[in-house]
Amino acid sequence: MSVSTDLQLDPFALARELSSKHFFGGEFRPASSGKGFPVVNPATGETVAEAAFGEAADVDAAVAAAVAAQKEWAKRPVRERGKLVAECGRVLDAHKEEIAKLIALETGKALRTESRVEAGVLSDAFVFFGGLAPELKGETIPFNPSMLTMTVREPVGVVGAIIPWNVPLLLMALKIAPAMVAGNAVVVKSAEEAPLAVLRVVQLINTVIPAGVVNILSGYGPECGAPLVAHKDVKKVTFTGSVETGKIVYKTAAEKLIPVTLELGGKSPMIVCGDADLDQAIAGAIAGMRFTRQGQSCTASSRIFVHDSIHDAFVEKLKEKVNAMKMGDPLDESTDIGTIVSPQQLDRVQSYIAIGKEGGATPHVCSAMPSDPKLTKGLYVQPHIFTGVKNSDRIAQEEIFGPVCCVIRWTDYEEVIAQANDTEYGLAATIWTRDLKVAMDAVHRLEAGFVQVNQNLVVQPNLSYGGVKSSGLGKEASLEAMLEHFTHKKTIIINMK
Ligand code: TXE
Repeated sequence: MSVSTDLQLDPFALARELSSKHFFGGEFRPASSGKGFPVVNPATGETVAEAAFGEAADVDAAVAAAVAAQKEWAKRPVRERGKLVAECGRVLDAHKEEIAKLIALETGKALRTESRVEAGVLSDAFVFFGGLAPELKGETIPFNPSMLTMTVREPVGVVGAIIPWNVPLLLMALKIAPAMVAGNAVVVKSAEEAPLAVLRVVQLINTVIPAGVVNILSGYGPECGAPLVAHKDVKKVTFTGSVETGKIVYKTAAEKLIPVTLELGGKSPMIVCGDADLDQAIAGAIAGMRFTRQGQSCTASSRIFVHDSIHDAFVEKLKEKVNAMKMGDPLDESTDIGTIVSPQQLDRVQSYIAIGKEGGATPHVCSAMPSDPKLTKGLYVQPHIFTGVKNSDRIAQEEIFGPVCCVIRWTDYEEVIAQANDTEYGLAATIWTRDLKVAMDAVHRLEAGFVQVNQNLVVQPNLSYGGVKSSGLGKEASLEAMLEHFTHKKTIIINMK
């Protein structure tokens, strides 16, 4: 079942080669049942590969491989583990163009604006966490002169990582890199919509690390994700996905009393004040809404509160800029916006567009559908900017995960802060103003795990990232994630008498 690790720049050929395979114990393996499911190019509707259909038997075999590898891996000097993890980053960097094309093919994310960016930052997570290896240190605690009291950080064991399809490479890296450095082994369950690029990444990093330390299965949630979470030898679960599934994962983990990190959805507010730099705020809205990713982002600034004094100018300019973005074939260098990932997501987005219209909001439909006949079956949705929206409307309260944003007019500062917080979510928030006092006030009062002023940066490996309220539990990225989520602290007391 081998696949060459040479650079392979034809994504169609590579997709075929990666067909029908899990990767665990250092090797590609077929599905135990022999079953598979199609991987579809969302731009054309064509099946480009078949993914292995993972079930409980595959989970058992992959977890056994991880258990077998973990003890030896944890015995390696921590600096050596760090060095190997950083080396994974260098291997991935050499393959970033190949990985970018593959992710564009299976998810429909445009190569130039999205897929290449994600593949380009993938290595950062490995290099960053590899460099943090010396930080896995404990402390000595003054207690009693005749006793030496200290703490050490120990790995949790085998980690189960469940990832989504929207930014699978980066989200997988932020889970596996710190887990590996901390001395754990990992079994990843990829998202059914995007099993190929992450499989290739796991193959490539296995050219550097020992067999069994990082393993990956493809499959559906109930058949493959659920048995992974429930497996007796999985001692920690890290999950990114919907609130609904996050709750199921949390309940199963609670039965086993194991720790869980959950990164869930969002309905992030962007507050634009009357004194904001309009051009900067427009650019921030486009970046924040992730129009280039069809809005399929948990941090999408999907509720844009604009001060009455600049509301109309803001909407006009925003429309103008989004209109200039080109929808097209994700693999075409001139494309800004690709496709929605799957027919299910397409239905969801279209149903919310209908809900917005029925609720009386005004849709401003931007950009133009691709004219290329080979894309007629593609899962395209034009960006929709809704005005005349109330914060209580369903399109302003529920996560759409599509290119649909709500612009809400405001006049009173206290009211806009209250409305921004009036949501079940609390992932990200931004405020756009030239007034430092207003900015600092908002920063403290916005209920979100990630707040930014006059900018809309994406996740960085060295910045703690995660939500409050229904947006999740625990933080990803940063030293804190490695220490808090992938180790446990052991206290040791030595009687010196
Ligand atoms: O999510 P799911 P879906 C949100 C977004 C989107 C909605 C549905 O609003 O429209 O969720 O997307 C695995 N046990 N986000 O259906 O089901 C599943 O196979 C264990 C936000 O893709 O949560 C996949 O690998 N695992 C989000 C992963 O969970 C299970 C990113 C996510 O799938 C499982 C994605 C089970 N019982 C969607 N059921 C974000 N926070 O960025 C499913 N899975």
